[in-house]
Amino acid sequence: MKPLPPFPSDFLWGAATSAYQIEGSPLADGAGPSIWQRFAHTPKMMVGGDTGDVACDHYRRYKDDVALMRALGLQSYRFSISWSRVLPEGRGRVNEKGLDFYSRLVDELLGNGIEPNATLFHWDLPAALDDRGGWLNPDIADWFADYASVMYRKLDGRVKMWATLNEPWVVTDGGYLHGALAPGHRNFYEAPIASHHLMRSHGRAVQAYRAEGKHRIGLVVNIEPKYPASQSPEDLAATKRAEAYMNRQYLEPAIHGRYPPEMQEIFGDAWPDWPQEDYDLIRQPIDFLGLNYYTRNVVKHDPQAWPLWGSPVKQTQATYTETGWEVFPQGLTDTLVWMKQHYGDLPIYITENGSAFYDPPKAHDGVIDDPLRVDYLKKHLNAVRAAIGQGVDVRGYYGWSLLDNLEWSLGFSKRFGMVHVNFETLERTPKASAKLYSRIIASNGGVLDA
Ligand code: PNW
Repeated sequence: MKPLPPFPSDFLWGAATSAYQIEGSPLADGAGPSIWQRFAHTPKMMVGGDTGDVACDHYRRYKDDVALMRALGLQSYRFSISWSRVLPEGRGRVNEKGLDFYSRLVDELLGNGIEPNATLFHWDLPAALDDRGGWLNPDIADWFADYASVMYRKLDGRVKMWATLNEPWVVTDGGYLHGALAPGHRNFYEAPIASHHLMRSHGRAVQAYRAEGKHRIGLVVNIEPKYPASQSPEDLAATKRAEAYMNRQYLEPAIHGRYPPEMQEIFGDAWPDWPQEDYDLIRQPIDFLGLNYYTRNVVKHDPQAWPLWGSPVKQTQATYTETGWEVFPQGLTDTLVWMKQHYGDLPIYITENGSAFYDPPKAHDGVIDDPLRVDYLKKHLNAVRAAIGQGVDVRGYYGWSLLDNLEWSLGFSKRFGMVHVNFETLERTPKASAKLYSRIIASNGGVLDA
């Protein structure tokens, strides 16, 4: 086997979080409620009745958390901005105190030599906009661009990396099709509309960035490579549909200004026709792509599957994480190569990658050993190197997540953190994976070969 190449000398090492998952104090200082505030407070929506009311209390402990990032040697921190902290009604009046929180966070990061990477939307839509139809209302593209412009004006002098949306697929599939995530709709006819307005909003926010901002902006997508369970024509066709639905539905319009042809087949009469001007709006030149990679899917044809994209086949010889995701590092290499082949030479950042595993209690010496997460981290970083060796322009890696946090409707039951959080005392303890990650960063990946 060819030895893996080293990481480029300017490779960016970071960790990621999102607002509702860590901040707590969701209504503090004049913030408006988000759809996650409502969803979490609706009986039976959240495992264990958990909410983001306190979460990691990052809103109040952000200075300590930045100190922790510095101690770990992080070079960059990817966070998201809560739209309804800044615009309590989603549009119109700006809440200066909410805006100020992000300004103070960014100053704290820069003061500690950590590059901020800000995501404008990581699922916590202002509830006031949901009352007007949320992502189903075409006006949302303007609302989003107006909110984005407030943020650019406030922070672009200091924030040099922006992302519009985090994982539009999950927003639609979880929020509008299956209903496991806020706003909890289960509507086949709404899903393609929500997706389309998400992408129009992305386009409008990028346009607004060119008017207001001077640095770089991109889109963050989650990609799960799809492999056929057999070479039968049925399985191959199901695999193509699965790939179109999850992986090409968002990249194809953003980069090439069209939807995959399979969308019509999947959604039938629920798939609308859109005017050409929408595609022209969605296809804005962007500066990078953010890839969130967790797992793969092996797909077999299944006429009962809904929507019509086949169903996943459980692998017998594999490790699965606590969220039921197969550990499959090769899929990260394959995905990066696939992105280069289909979407060209845009720089790629791995904006999320990580795993939920059971963590043993803290030992007497204060150590929390998380060997499965350590193994996951090493193998996925080597998978990134393999892709770099095949000519993919990968510029950085953000582990998901800096902290154990609110795993959306799964509450605090699933821990993705490299740093353990005790949700009773809110004490933070770096796990073995965090300590390894520090050494990886300090050696620019060199310790992976040791
Ligand atoms: C991402 N899927 O969500 C999110 O960006 C994070 O906020 C989240 O905590 C993390 O991954 C772990 O779940 C995903 O079903 C949710 O393929 C679901 C999927 C992918 C990503």
